Amino acid sequence: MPEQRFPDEFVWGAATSAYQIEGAAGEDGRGVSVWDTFCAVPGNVKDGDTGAVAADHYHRHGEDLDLMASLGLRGYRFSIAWPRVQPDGAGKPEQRGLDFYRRLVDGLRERGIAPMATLFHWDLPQALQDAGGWENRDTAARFADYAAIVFDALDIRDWLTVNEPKTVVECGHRWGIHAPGVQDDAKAFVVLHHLLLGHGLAAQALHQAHPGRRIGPALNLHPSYAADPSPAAAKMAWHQDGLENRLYLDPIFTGAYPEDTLAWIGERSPMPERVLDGDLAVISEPIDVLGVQYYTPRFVDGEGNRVQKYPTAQLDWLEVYPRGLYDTLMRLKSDYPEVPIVITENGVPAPDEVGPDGRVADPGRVAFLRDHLTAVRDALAEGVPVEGYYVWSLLDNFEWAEGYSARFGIVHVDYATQRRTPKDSALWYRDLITTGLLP
Ligand code: GBH
Repeated sequence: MPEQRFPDEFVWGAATSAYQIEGAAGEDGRGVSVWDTFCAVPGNVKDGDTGAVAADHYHRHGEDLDLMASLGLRGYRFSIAWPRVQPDGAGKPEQRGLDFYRRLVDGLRERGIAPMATLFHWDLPQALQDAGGWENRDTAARFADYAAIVFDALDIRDWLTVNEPKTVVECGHRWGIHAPGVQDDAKAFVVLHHLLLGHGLAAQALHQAHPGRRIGPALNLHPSYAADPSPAAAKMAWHQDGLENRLYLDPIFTGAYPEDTLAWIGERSPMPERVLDGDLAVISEPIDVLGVQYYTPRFVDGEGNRVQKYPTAQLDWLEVYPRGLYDTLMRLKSDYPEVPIVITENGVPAPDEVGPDGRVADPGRVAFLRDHLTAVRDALAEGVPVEGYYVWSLLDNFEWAEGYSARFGIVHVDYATQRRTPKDSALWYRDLITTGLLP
């Protein structure tokens, strides 16, 4: 592959989410979210960590904006905490919450950094959970109301609806390892349908009120491969592909759930009966951008078990396989209608610490980013319309059930002092942004 520059207009970004960085959990009228509740239960989160303070970004966003500018970022993806805007998930907006995001967006604009906002990165208002959460169809309607409030309040072109609906379904409702801690397949797939319905209703609301803006989902895709050449492994890899990828892509792009996956779901959940006439038309509201989040592949054997083929990073779910990102992008191009694609997350954790010389050496992350960006560049060369790349994450942050033990940032955060130190990967990324050339 000859050396090849990224396009001049390529959006080099970094991503975060509200609960993982903001802290200030009790301030300016913010309501309680399901993650506040989940973290309060001993055993749910490593070391009893919570997002109550996190990286204190709510108070330090001015400093963080300067940090973004110093790295030369062209884009910043953040999420809006629904409980800051509607503390109980419904009704009149809390102006102080909206004002925080207005200040953030103004600060980005002043620095020439394009904002991309996620409407829902898992921090559902607890009051809505008490009424059934995403299992309750009404939550999708509440979500569209909330979306309409922030669409009007914030001058942002690019929006993402739901971050990783699959993680909410699986970690939140099948395995119980994320909020709200439910372990029930019957409920989980009903939740899936309502998350997609909420996505579609929000997309419709944006298109009606603000033509010219763009919206789409942020899907975590896991390319699924047979771990061996047996027909049984090929069959299980296709089944896994249904659960990981087609279950989300097909309804959004084609207006139909994949039949094989829907049949499997129907054996464990009343979900198929909860799909009402007209729902799939809402869910397949045309999207303007597809957020793709890629971390790791799935290799499965003939029993459907996951097989690890490549070395893992600090967290053992993250098997490092850059080729999976290339395959994912090429698959989108061959199997689905063309829409602009943005890599809304990609990154890797390490137990980074500041060295005696004040540096944070994270060579593993530099290699990870280089190899995955090579995959992006190769897909671009094949004509996949990738507009930008947002590294996960700008800052070390609250890594959900792992608490603060896993650091995904390109900028180190010393939680005792809240001091920020750009890691070597951040300086590497800054240089890449300047040249557009992968070293
Ligand atoms: C994304 O989740 C999130 O959007 C982001 O908030 C998060 O910080 C980032 O990635 C890094 O994790 O898979 O059963 O072994 C990625 C989805 C869900 C993958 C939880 C790891 C761990 C449990 N993650 N999962 S399991």
